Amino acid sequence: MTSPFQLAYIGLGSNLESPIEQICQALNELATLPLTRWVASSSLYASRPVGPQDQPDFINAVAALETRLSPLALLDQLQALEQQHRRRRQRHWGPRTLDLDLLLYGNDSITHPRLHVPHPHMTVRAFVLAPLNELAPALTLHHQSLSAWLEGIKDQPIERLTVSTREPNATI
Ligand code: ROI
Repeated sequence: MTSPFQLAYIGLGSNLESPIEQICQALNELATLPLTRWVASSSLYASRPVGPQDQPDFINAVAALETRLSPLALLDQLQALEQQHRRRRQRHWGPRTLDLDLLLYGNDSITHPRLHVPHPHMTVRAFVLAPLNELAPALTLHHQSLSAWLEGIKDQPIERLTVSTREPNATI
């Protein structure tokens, strides 16, 4: 029996080696994952780093995917993509070429040594909430709307970029 499609939200982040290109390329790659359909991608957003400040600004986005991969199989795919981007991560909360976080997987709550869903820090990070709110403004997290969560972290400035991103796999 095949498992049903689940709607999953993926957070993307980069602050090394042409971050805009890293994110645009990763959005296209997410659209090619097995047993998975691309649904939507947010705009790109620029923000100061949360955590250590002695690193470049970040580019972030969120993608919505429909997938029949299990959460751990999806995590494996995301980690393989990170490796393809020769992810460098010298220190905890330091700069990285590509970070892919599984934020939400259907309505599942997952506590596993490798994976916590919903992503534990997402309600306190504007770089996740702003792009997610663009894609799914009706979503609630822990019974509170995304805009209410965003209201609580207005001290994290974030800029929506106007660079145009192509449709994943566009041929022109
Ligand atoms: N800060 C921003 N703005 N964007 C990120 O993607 C990001 N990722 C991280 C830490 C270092 C916590 N800070 C970040 O992992």
